[in-house]
Amino acid sequence: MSDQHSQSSAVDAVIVGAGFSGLYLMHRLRGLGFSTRVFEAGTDVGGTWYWNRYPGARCDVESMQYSYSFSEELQQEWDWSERFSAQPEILEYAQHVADRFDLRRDIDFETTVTGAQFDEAQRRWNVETDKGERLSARFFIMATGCISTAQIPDFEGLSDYRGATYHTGHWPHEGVDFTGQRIAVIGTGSSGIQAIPVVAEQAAHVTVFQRTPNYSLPSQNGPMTEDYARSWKDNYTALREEQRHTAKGNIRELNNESALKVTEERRAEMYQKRWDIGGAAFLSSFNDLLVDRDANETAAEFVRDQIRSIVKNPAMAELLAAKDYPIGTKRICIDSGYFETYNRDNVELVDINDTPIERMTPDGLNTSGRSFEFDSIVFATGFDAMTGTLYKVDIQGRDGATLPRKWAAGPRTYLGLMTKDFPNLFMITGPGSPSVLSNMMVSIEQHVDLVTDCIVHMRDKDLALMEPTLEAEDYWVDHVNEVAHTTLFPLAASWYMGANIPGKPRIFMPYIGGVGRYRKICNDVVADDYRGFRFEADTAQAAAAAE
Ligand code: N01
Repeated sequence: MSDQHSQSSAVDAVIVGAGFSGLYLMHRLRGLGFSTRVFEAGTDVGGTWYWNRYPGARCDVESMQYSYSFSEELQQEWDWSERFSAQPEILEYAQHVADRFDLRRDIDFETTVTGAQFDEAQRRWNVETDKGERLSARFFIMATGCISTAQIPDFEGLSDYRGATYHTGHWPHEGVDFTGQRIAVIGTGSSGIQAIPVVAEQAAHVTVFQRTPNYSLPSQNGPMTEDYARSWKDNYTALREEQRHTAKGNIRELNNESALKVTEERRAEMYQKRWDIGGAAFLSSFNDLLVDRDANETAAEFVRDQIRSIVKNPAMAELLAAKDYPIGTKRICIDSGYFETYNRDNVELVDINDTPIERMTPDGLNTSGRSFEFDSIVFATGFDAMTGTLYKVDIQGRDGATLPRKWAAGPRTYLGLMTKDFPNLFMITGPGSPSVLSNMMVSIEQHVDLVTDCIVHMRDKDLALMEPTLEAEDYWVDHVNEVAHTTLFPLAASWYMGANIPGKPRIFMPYIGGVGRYRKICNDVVADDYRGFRFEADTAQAAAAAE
């Protein structure tokens, strides 16, 4: 199957994106003798960690767990400096991986894939880039990440504003000096919550515009200790394997008790313990927090009380305390001094439910009843998650099928990996897979290995095309939906549900059944002769073999 030469216009696989998915995928495919071309819009590798350079950007998964497991040498030789790494260090890690495994030579940087059409006769994908290059690939693989299409709301008068504007997901590489400036931050999701404390230290004044308060837990971040790193490195083989079979791809101890079946003292003690440890372990304090509203409320109220004790202004504390949706059903935020920031004299909070933003003005913005002036506005307003980036490429499958048309009522995939009518198109951590509900590194490695297995299977069996059946796809869409509705997640207007994008269908997009369970399902599918997929033989190969 291999089209040998690199930099060729005919390759085995075109991979879009040189983030953690694209890098590992290229490494795997190249190691198996497949020719690949990777196209990356940025000037360097790193994906999400290349683009999201806003002040305070940091991973909310511990670095000993948020790192590749595929190379024992790599995981032994790399040293993290903090428990939760900051963006520059994670980017440096991605760059190190690219260099260490000699990946750069097959990556075209500053190149965007604009379109890909499936050619039925050739049984190949015709791929086009913004540099005018056209190439043909047997496999077309979107390794574009789930949260990569930045979203700036369509505020009236936006183009009138004369100051500087920034989106957290497209931060200038040279950094921004806010010293002495009056800053607006719009949005209080993970990005805003990380950026606000750092911006507030620098700027003269920060006004935060909040639509929905978010639950945020302290990271309790600190320097990596020799002992802690050793405890992982000495046991990496077993610990990585354990990660792969957990619910979220993270090893964190679930306390297997119901929050409603313990005493109030026990509950408070457990929440305090987890709060002090830091990070998302808090959500595993009890086994029913994400499935039972009353149990959830006990955790939510604990967090609200923490906010009330941190934030000195009681009215502000109440505004910051989320009350309208269960804790954990929007992506939990992990912060470093977020609520404490509201005790600063130079930070103001504006509730835009009470006084909505009416329009941008040349000098700032107007809410109902008040006019603000700013030197810069930071949009921490999120992303068109999970589907936005897939839709940006003009992908045409069989008979001109497109993803936006096919998915008009919500994403339709089998296993979050493939979608019918788009043969040999793979999505790494696509909608319908655990993806954003998990430690992405674990899910990326699993999907890359799965895609690689599929491609090797096809080479071994002289198969030209692979595609899910309609029945398999229907089954999976129903299953993803059904599992989501056994939890409290659909109760929140989250980006998981597409709720942050006007007009986007409200469907719970990721698979919430758990990383371990999902892996088992995928393994069973493969063991059962790729149940739910149909293949077409490579007739050219077969004819050549017969001659
Ligand atoms: O984006 P978000 P994010 N008017 O969508 C508000 C990952 N991540 O970039 O909640 C006014 O969460 C919006 O309000 P509302 C992580 O998975 C990880 O912060 O829709 N406000 C919300 O407050 C995360 O979940 C890390 O009512 C508007 C905010 O903007 C995901 O990326 C760090 C508005 C958007 O929050 C996205 O996080 C950063 C409007 N028209 C991100 N539209 C770590 O690993 C939106 N908002 C730590």
